[in-house]
Amino acid sequence: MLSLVRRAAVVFAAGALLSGATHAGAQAQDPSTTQAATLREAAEGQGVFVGTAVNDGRLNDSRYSGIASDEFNSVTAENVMKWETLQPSRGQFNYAGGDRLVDFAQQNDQQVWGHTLVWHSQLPSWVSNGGFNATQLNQIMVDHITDVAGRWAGDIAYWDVVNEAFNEDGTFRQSVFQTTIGQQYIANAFRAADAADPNAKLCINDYNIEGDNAKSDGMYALVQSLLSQGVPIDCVGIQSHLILDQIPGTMQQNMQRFADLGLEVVITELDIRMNTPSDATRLARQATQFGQVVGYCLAVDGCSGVTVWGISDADSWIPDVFPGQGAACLWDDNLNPKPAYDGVLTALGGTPGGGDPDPDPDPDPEPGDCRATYQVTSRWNNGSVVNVSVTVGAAVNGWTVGFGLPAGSVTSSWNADVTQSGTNVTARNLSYNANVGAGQSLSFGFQTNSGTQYATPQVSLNGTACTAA
Ligand code: 9MR
Repeated sequence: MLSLVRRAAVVFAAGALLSGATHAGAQAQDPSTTQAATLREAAEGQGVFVGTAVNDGRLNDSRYSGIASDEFNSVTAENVMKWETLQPSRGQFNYAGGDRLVDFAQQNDQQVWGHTLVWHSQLPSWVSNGGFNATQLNQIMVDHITDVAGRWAGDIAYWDVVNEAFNEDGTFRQSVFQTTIGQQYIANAFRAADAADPNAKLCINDYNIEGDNAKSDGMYALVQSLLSQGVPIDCVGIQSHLILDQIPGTMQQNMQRFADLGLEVVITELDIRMNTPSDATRLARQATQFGQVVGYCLAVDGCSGVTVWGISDADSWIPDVFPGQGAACLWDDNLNPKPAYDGVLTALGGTPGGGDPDPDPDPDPEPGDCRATYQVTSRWNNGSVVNVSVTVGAAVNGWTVGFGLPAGSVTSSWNADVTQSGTNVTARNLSYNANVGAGQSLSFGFQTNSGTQYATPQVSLNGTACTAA
């Protein structure tokens, strides 16, 4: 359905983003990107974007803004592009926070994800309780979209045009827009956004539509109907506010069915919460599950990127809304990367621990050879986190990586199925990372229950010893 992907890509100075191209259509991965040490470098190597929600109030903290700029190539306004901020009273627009984010993104060669034009929440009472009739409210909605999307036309890569339109049972949420204008408000909103900014990609976004369920069925029926009416819609945002150990088993196939309609799918608000305080075991499982979700995006043709909802656990919305839960982000309260960070980086094909500071001018092994890095990225009294990356000389379809683990036992792993027999550890590919092209790398990670220091073990690939990279 190429005709649907009609919008010009928003082009960035460094050409860093493949906005408009999904990873499936991206160029072959440059082997050098397999040494990627940041999320954005790794994501660029895969032809997807990696984003974060940005909290405007935190941008003047240099550690926060440094992570936002170094690690991400897409930024979403966590709050400053919502209606209550932009048009708190009728006809009075406040663009300061949104402008700050757009400036930040332009300085850092990032795309901006606009969030959100029409939503029942964070909606000022002059709209929600104004007592308007259908014609009046529709005009108010169109005027808002026209002003906002028009104001930033050309600066916004994607807009969440309509947010959270559904109830859990797949029926339409009885928002003021739905009850006053009727379901037609959705098509009207997309048409107004298209008129105001023909270059932005236009999305509908919701939560609890990750798996195949009544709500995602409702969304599927809606987007099918919008497409059949010729409504300008480009993408479905799958928020993905997930719970540890409850990643829906049907997530990848559900994303694929939307992509099969010719729409982009995007994971727009990813976090994985757990009961707090967290512990090392659950943080390791969280790393695995973040990696899995990123892997779903990479495996689905038409999934163009993943955005996490906030940088650190201290910035997250979760503890306020779900008391006793949290630890849902990639960085901890002190802005230190968690195992989940390594899980995402590894899933994107990057190399945790800083990449290769002194790149070999000819890093590719000869056909049949392999080069391995074995890196202990963190170590404490009774545990360690290890990432293993192997660059292959000849393409492989399915892999088994082996090594001896000098101390402790593997307690969890990500991006591979890891088993241990005595000191021998065997890591096998998962379905989404079986194929590795010549000169490209596979990587996975695991956690152990020992903090003992040891010499780097010999790593083998499919029974052949690899040289240390
Ligand atoms: O993270 C946002 C938080 O700071 C706000 O207080 C909250 C208000 O509803 O919205 C949060 O972001 C939401 C997003 O805009 C839409 N999807 C759900 C997000 C988490 O509530």
